[in-house]
Amino acid sequence: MSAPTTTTTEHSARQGYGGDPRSPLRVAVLGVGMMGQDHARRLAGLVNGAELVAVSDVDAARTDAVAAEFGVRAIHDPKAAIADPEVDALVIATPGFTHEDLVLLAIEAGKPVLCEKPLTTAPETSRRIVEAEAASGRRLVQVGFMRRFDAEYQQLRALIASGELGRPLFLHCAHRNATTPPNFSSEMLMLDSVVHEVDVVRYLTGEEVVAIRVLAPGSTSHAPEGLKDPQFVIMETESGTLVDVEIFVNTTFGYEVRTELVAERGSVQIGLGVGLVRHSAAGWGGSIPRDFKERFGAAYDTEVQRWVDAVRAGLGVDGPGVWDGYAAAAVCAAGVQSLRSGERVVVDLGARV
Ligand code: ISE
Repeated sequence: MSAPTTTTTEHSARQGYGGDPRSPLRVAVLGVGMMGQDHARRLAGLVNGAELVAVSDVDAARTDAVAAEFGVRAIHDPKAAIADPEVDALVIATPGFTHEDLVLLAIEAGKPVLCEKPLTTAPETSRRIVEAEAASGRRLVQVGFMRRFDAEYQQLRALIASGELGRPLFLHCAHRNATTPPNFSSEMLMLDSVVHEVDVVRYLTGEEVVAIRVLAPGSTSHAPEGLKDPQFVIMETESGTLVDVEIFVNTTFGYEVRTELVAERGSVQIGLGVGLVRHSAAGWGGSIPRDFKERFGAAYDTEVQRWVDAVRAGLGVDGPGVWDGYAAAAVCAAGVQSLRSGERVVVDLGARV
C-alpha cells in the first residue's frame, strides 16, 4: 500500500500569507449561515493568533446581525471582502455552488483560504482551482474536510499505515443525519454528505477511489417527497479495498458517523461514541450527538487553529488541499451518474497537477 497522500506540511515551502507573523491573522468569514457562524465564533473567541475582522454574506440583514454579534465589520459583497486590504485570509462557508468564483478570486488576490467542503460541486470547476493554485506558485487553499482532524480517524489511519493488521479488505461506513435542510436533493446525499466518506477513504488508505456504484433501496417514510434517502454506496480503491457507505439523512433521531475497518489480521471500529454511559431508573445508556457541529466540534477547532498557525508561519496550508477537493468532487460526480443510471462508474482523475 502506498503511503497516505496528503498530510500536513509535506508539500509546504514557506509561502502564502505575507503579513507580519507577530500580529494576528485578520480573517473574514464569507457566508454566515450555520457553518459560517460556527467558524466566526471559533475565530472570535477560541483560536489563537487570529482576529475575526469581518463577516460577509449576500443576505445583508444576516450579515449585519452576525457582524453586530461579534463586533466586526459587515461587508455585504463577499468579493469586496476578498479584495479588502484589511483582510489577510478567508474562511469560505457559502453554498458549494459559489465556491469556484470566490476561491479563484482569493487565489488571484494571493490570500489564503480555508474553504468548507465541497471544494466545488463538479470536477471541472475543482480542477480549474487546482490549476489556478498551481499557476500561482503558492499553496493557498485548504479544504474543510474536518474529519482528518478527529482523533479517531487519525488513529485508524496510523494503524493502517503501520501495516500491523495487514491489508485493508473492507471499510464499512455508516453516515446518518437526523433530518435534512430544505431543498436537500437526492444528488446532495452524494455531493454534500458522502463527499466526507470519499475523503475519509482517501485519507485512511492513501489510495484513490477508482470506481463507484450507488443504489437507492426505496425511501424512508420520513424523507421529504422525492428524496432518495437512504442510499447505499460501493467504492473500490486502487488496490481493491472495497468500501460500503450507508448514507441515511432522515433518521429522525440524531447524528451517527461510524467506520469499521476489516483487515487481514483484525477489525477496528471508530465512531461508536461510547462516552458517558449512565445507569438510572430510566435504564442505562449514553447520548447521541444532535448534529455534526457537536460530533466534530473538537475536530473543527483543531482544523481552524492549525490552518491559522500554518498561514501565519507562511506555510499556507496544513491539511487537505485542492487536489483532495478535486478528487472528492470527481468521485462524487461519478456517484451522481451512478445514482441516475444504476451502473458502476469508473473514476478517471486525469493527470496529477
Ligand atoms: C453537512 O453539510 C456536513 O458537512 C456534515 O458533516 C454531514 O454529516 C452532513 O450530511 C452534511 O449535510
